Amino acid sequence: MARIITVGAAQLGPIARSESRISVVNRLIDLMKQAKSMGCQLVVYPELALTTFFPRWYMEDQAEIDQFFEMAMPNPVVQPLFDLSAQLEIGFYLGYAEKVEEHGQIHRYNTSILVNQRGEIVGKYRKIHLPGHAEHEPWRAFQHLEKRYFEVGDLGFGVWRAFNGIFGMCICNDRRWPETYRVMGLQGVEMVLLGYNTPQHVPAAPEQDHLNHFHNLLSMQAGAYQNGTWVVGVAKCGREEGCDLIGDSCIVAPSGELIAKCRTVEDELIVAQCDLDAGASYKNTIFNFAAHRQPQHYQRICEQAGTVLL
Ligand code: ING
Repeated sequence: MARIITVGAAQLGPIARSESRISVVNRLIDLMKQAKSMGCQLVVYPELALTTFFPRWYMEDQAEIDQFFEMAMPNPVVQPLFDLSAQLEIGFYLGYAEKVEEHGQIHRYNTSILVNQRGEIVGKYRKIHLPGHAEHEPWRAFQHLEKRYFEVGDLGFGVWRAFNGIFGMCICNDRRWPETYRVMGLQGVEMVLLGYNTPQHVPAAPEQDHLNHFHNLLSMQAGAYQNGTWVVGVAKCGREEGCDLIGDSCIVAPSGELIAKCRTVEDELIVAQCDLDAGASYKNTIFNFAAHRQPQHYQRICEQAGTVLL
């Protein structure tokens, strides 16, 4: 019996700095209702899906910064989304800025959660690869201060049994690093869910700008193929507070083939029926890790952060 899951990638257009969370949650609810009408059991939202991408600005006032964070999840503003999830029996991935007190200290993470078809949180991930910079760099057309506002995630790359399969999560820049997929691949992941906010322009490397769409798809298609897993990548996109973010939300099969891709840079839902057994062909042959990997030759990957030259 094939394990088919119908998945929706719910891309978001821009979120203005002034847009209320209630307004955003209503957009998420509309997309969840659309997903239900298309037969989805799971809908995937972007990274930091409740607010504008605030790391584009340099801020010093912690109270101002904290306005973009959620102090609890769920919380009264997003509760309607959880209620609808249980009512429609549709699970979801949601990215948000998490402020939490743990071990007697305040921590701030770029976080995603996996919610099942009963509206219950079954998994949490905290972004590990934080791109950009930590200090104000006024020469940039816009900042990318994730290293300033978030800590490196402390939960690793986990997977969870849900929706009759093995599901993993990551966030945005994580999708560009092969280690991200491989650590989940070594846990048997069958579908990786991720959201992203990706500026079209890279102030530090404008020569890459024209390849931004290619690099986005290349990263997810490679990760899918090399680990025999589905990948669902969902953008917040469009011109957000004067900064163009790329769309290209997509659903990638374990073969690496692009199954569905958004056409617009607005709120848009794409849907695919995904056979969770489709990865087996790759996991049992070309990417049979147990049969072919030679970890005794991979030490550098764990021992070195940067390159060591001869
Ligand atoms: N954003 C970007 C990403 O990795 C970036 C950072 C932009 C990297 C453009 C390379 C090119 O998609 C986040 N939020 O990680």
